[in-house]
Order: sequence, then C-alpha cells, then structure tokens
Amino acid sequence: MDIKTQAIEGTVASGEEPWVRVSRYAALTIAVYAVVFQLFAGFSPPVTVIGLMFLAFGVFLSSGRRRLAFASGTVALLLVVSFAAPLVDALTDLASLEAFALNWFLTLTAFVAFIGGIGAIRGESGRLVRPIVGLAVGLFVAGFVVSAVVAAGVEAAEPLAGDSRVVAESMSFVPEELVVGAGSGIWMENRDGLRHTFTVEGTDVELNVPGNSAGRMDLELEPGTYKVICDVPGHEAMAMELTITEGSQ
Ligand SMILES: [Cu+2]
Repeated sequence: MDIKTQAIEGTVASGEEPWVRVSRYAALTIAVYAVVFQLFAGFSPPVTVIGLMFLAFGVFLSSGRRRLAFASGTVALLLVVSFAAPLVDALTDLASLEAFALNWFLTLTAFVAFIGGIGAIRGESGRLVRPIVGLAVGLFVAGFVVSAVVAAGVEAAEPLAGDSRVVAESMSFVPEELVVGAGSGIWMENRDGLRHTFTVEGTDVELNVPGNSAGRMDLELEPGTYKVICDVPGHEAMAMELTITEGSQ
C-alpha cells in the first residue's frame, strides 16, 4: 500500500472527508435558504426547484462523493453568476436590509459551497475549513451590521397634502393607472424588502425608495401619458400608466 492510498483510507476511517462535509452543509443551507426566501418573497417555482436540487445534493453527499461535492459547488456558483445583476443591485443597496441580508447570505454560502467542492475533489485536508467558514460568517455579520446601520438611518418620507399615492408591493405598482394634475407630487410607499424605483420612461424623473420605506417627489412633467417602470434589474414586470392633466386635479 503506497502512502497516498494510506492517506485516503486514513481520511475515510476517521469519518467524513472535511470538504465533502462543508459541501453537504452548504448544499443543505441553500435548500433551507430557498424556503426562507419564499417566506419573504412568496412562492416561486424556480426557487422551489433550486431548493429541491440542493436538498438532493445535501442528502446524497457523503464520504467519497467528491465529484458530487464539486458538482454541487459548481452549480451553486453558476446560480450566483446567473443572478448576478439583481444580486449586485441588492448587495450595493445597503439601505434595504432584508434584501441585502438574504443576498449576502446566499452569495457567501455559494462561495463556501464552491470552495468546498474544490477542496473535496482535490482531497485537501481540513486545515482550512475553520478559517474559511469563519471568514464567511464574519463577512456576513459585518455586512449585516453595516446594512442595519445604513437602513436605520433611512427616513421614510411623509406624504404632503395633495400628493398622489402609489404603493409598491409584491413586485407591482398599485394602482396600475394614475391620473394626476400638473405640478402635483407623488408619494410612494415600498412594502417590499428590496428597493423599487418610480421611473418615468423617456424622462429623467425617478424616485428611488429603499425596502420597507417611503419616498416623495414633485412631478415636473408636461401634460400627457407616460409609462412608469421600476429600473431595478429583474423588476421588468413592474409597470404602471401615469397621466398628467392640465391644471391641478
Ligand atoms: Cu422594483
């Protein structure tokens, strides 16, 4: 028996390979995340499928399943890459704590899953498991604290007399059609945990409202009909019609 075989057998004899274990916990964490995410954002078929896939990875990952660990980590990383645009938007919007925390957690978990997969397929020792998992936990806590401080400093605007009110909730605007008099203001309440914008297409009129907050602005638009959208990546379905009439409504 050569030294390499002895080393591998020694690892197996002393229990699960450390990086396979990291992969397993990372996969199970992503599965749990899929459930928690839907508690916040509502039922989503693709998220459910992703959750079930990582549940399967977690269940089947056991000692010796190095290639499966690598596959699990790679899929986790691809997941993050394929959602890069909304992910980066949420990670750069510290004012929306809920969305920041969820996305930061998913990003770090996916990286740990990927590093776990690399460690597993290379048969690395567990020497770096603690530092890497510790670093991920530390980064999450640090990011959470910074976002919590920034979000606590956000002051929700109060509506002024005569403002038209819009609610952004469950990734849509309510109402979907709004008629306002020229020169009036708009007040938007955001009931979602992530930021939304009230962006009047074809103009530079835009109101950005962090998650679970409210904002207002004066509408300086010529009479006419406009399309209002939310310019956050992934919110393409958010739209409403705004009509500005002559004189005040
Ligand atoms: Cu939006």
